[in-house]
Amino acid sequence: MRLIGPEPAPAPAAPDLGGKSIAVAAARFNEDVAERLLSGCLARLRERGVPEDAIDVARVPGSFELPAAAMKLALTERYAAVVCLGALIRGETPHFDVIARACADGIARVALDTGVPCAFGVLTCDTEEQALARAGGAMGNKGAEAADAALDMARLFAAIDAREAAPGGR
Ligand code: RBF
Repeated sequence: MRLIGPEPAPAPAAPDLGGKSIAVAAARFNEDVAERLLSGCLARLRERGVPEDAIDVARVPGSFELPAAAMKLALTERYAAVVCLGALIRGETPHFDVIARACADGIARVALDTGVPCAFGVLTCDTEEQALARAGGAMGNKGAEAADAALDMARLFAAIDAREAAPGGR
């Protein structure tokens, strides 16, 4: 296959979610940043045509709780993808690294163990200023980018399933 021209941009349209919804697990810790990530994520899901009644939001206390919430949501089989949102800001103790590692590894494990795509919209920043820049500031909104990743993965997984199901498919 030869691709002529640039890589196509991700399709703006929402994928057919096959009757499933999108789950958003959103941590509350570092509230100013966390709420902006959630707003950016929800705005992007709506922009891409996901109906209001197909968006479920589960709030958790902090990023450490995201993997457990994502696992619970994924196991329901109601969701085409789970978006995980959180804001980790480095403090003076090693907690940041411990929580960041548990969070990233845990979310990756949920996706691999359940087969439900989980998008990683968790900021890991040294300062609140850096985090705000990535939550709707100069560096974009990582919550919106996580929404895009979730929809793109949901579409990819649906296409893989459809190909497997196609009669005579190789
Ligand atoms: N949760 C976050 O989402 N972001 C943070 O930056 C963050 N920093 C924390 C720092 C300390 C010292 C502790 C104890 C917790 C922190 N948490 C943070 C909360 C954590 O994710 C979790 O909600 C709590 O530890 C309760 O299980």
